[in-house]
Amino acid sequence: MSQLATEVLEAIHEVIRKHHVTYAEYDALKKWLIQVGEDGEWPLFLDVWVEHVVEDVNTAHRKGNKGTIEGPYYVPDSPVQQSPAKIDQRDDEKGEPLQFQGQVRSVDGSVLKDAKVELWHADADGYYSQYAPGLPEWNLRGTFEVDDEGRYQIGTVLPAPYQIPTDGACGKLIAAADWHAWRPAHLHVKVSAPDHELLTAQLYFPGDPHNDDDIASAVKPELVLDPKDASDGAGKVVDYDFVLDPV
Ligand code: MBD
Ligand code: FE
Repeated sequence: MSQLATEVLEAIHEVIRKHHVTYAEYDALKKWLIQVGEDGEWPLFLDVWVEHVVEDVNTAHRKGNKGTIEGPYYVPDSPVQQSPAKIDQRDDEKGEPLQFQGQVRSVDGSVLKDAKVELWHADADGYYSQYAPGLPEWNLRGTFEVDDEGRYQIGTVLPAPYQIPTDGACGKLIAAADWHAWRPAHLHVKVSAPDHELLTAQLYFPGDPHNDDDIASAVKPELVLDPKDASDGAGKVVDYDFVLDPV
C-alpha cells in the first residue's frame, strides 16, 4: 500500500511540476474531485478511465478468450434460466431482435457443460436496468446455463450505442478536455465454469463509429461480433464461442 500510494502521489507531483499547476487550477481540481463523489460518479470515472489497464495486466497470461472491462453497471445474481431462453424484457421492448448463441469450451477444446453465461446490456435507448428509472428490475439481465454440449442461445434485442452521462462531473471533464462521451454499442458478459477463470468481456458490433475511439478504451478486435440476418427475417443472429482458461 505504501509503495503504490507513494508512487501514485509522485506521479501527480511530477505533473504539477512539469506544467507549473497554479493555485486556480489546484482549486478547480479539488472542486471537481469533490463533485465526482457528490454526483456518485466514482464507479463511472474509474471504470471508464482506469479499469482497462487493470484488466490488461490481469488477463495477459490467458490463452483462451480475450476479455475486457466490467464497467459500472454489473449486478450479480440475475435470474437463472436454462438455455435456450429469452432474456427478461418488456412486452414492448424496443430494438431489433438478436439471437445470441455459441458454445463454451476450455482451452484444450473440451466442452464445458456446466458453464454459465451472464448477460447484461443497455436497452435500445441506452439505459441499463437498476441504473435508470422506470425499468423492470432485471430488464435485459440474466444468467443462462448452457446445455449438455456447452451451448447457449439467448433471445434479446440489439443494444444502442451508449453515451456516458454528460450532466455530471465526468461530463464536465469530457467537455473541458474536448473529448466525446461515446461507447460503441455492446453486450456485457461474464462466462464462468468450474475450475476455470471467470471471463468478463464485452462484445461489439461491426461498423459502429465508436469501435475505434471508445471513451473507455475497452474494444479489442477479437470482441467484435459478426451478426447475420435471421433466416426467418426477424432481426439478427450471432454466433460467438467462449474459450475459458483452466485455473
Ligand atoms: C457503460 O455501459 C460501460 O460499459 C462502461 C465501461 C462505462 C460506462 C457505461
Ligand atoms: Fe456498458
